Amino acid sequence: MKKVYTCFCTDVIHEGHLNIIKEAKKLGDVYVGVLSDAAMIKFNRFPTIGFEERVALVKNVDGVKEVLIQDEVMYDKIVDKLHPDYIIHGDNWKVGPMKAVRDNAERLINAYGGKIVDVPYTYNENVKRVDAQLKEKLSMPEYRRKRLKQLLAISPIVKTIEVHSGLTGLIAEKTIVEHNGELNQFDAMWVSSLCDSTAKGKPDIELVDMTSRFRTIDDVMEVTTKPIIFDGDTGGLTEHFVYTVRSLERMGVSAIIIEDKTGLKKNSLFGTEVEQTQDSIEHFCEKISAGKKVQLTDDFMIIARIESLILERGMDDALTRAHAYVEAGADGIMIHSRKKEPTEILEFCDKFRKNNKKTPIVVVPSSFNCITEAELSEHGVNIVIYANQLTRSAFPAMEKTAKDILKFHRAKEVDSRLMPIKDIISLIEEL
Ligand code: SPV
Ligand code: MG
Repeated sequence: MKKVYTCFCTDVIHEGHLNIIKEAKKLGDVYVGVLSDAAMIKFNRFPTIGFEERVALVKNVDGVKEVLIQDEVMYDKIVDKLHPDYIIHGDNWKVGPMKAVRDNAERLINAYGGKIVDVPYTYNENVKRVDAQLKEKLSMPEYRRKRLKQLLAISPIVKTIEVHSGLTGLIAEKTIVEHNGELNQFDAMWVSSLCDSTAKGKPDIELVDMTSRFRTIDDVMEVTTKPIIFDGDTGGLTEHFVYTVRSLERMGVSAIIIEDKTGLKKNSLFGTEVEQTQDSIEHFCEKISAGKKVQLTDDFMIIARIESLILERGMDDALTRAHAYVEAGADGIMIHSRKKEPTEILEFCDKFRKNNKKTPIVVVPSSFNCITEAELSEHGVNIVIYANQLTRSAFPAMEKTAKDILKFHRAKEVDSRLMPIKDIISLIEEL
């Protein structure tokens, strides 16, 4: 019998999958690969059921001879192992980022005379409904909230991008690229105080109040499913912070990061150019503990941000604080720097990891932007936040458009740089 291979990346078997199995059976014995969690999040969406459940689901489908684990998006390992005569897939992989996967499979199977079979993709009302239900399930607070911890368990580094509106949320949610034979997308979203304030034309000094910040979260949540890390600035008064924790947790936010500053907070990237006061270790620890005490689930994370390097208080101070904050209950440590080179950040990570192997480390490489995710991960970093790049790319583009319209007294000259209206409309889903 010929071997026919297909890979499923789904939590629900619907008629589209059954049709592929039916077509595959006409060609030979059917082998189905189940994509691992780590591969699935690069390529598709976060799974709503566990890996074992997904395997059981496929095993139960009539006509499946064997279920295999595919732990990479690309087919190299699986083709090497199984040597299928056919690889069969819905023809939706002929376009978009998935085309890279098809090209990879085709190259591998053609090398020994095997064949790719594209089955017309089933996209009817039923399939559409299943798809929408899965998406909705992912966006519900109880699913979304725990996702950051789940990601930390399966992903070497959680890639997080700043969002401050529904539109930027859509970019974080939907952007997926193929590069050098790999697919990638962001894992999580950062509701930055800097960008949330900037979008409102306000300074980043805790002036935009919590009610307004929550409105931003709400706008983002309406159109996305990915987990949210909230920039909580200093956390405010401990007596207020506990309420913030409760509200964020209820909304389905995964984590808050609070920084160990007190009084009038200014943006860290000003460093020592402006007056900024660091909180005492004791007081900040009390704030962390108070927050941990009021949260109701195990899902929510309180991450302590250390400003010692920003305020030039030295590495020892940063490390002492990190260990004290973990002792007080912090679920993670964010270490910040505004140096061009990542040296002090990496030194901190290496030294912190000597005594603490597990507590997640978060970094924001805005200034030290030459370092790659892989290098950060090698030094024990678990979450990387691209904290302001969307805002900084949008602003100059908008300003140039405004200037050119003023210059030419019409919009023709700017049009070739603009996204077609049709494309911008198609970003937004209609229910
Ligand atoms: C933010 O994005 O608001 C941050 C990160 O707090 S930074 O601007 O680098 O301080
Ligand atoms: Mg901030």
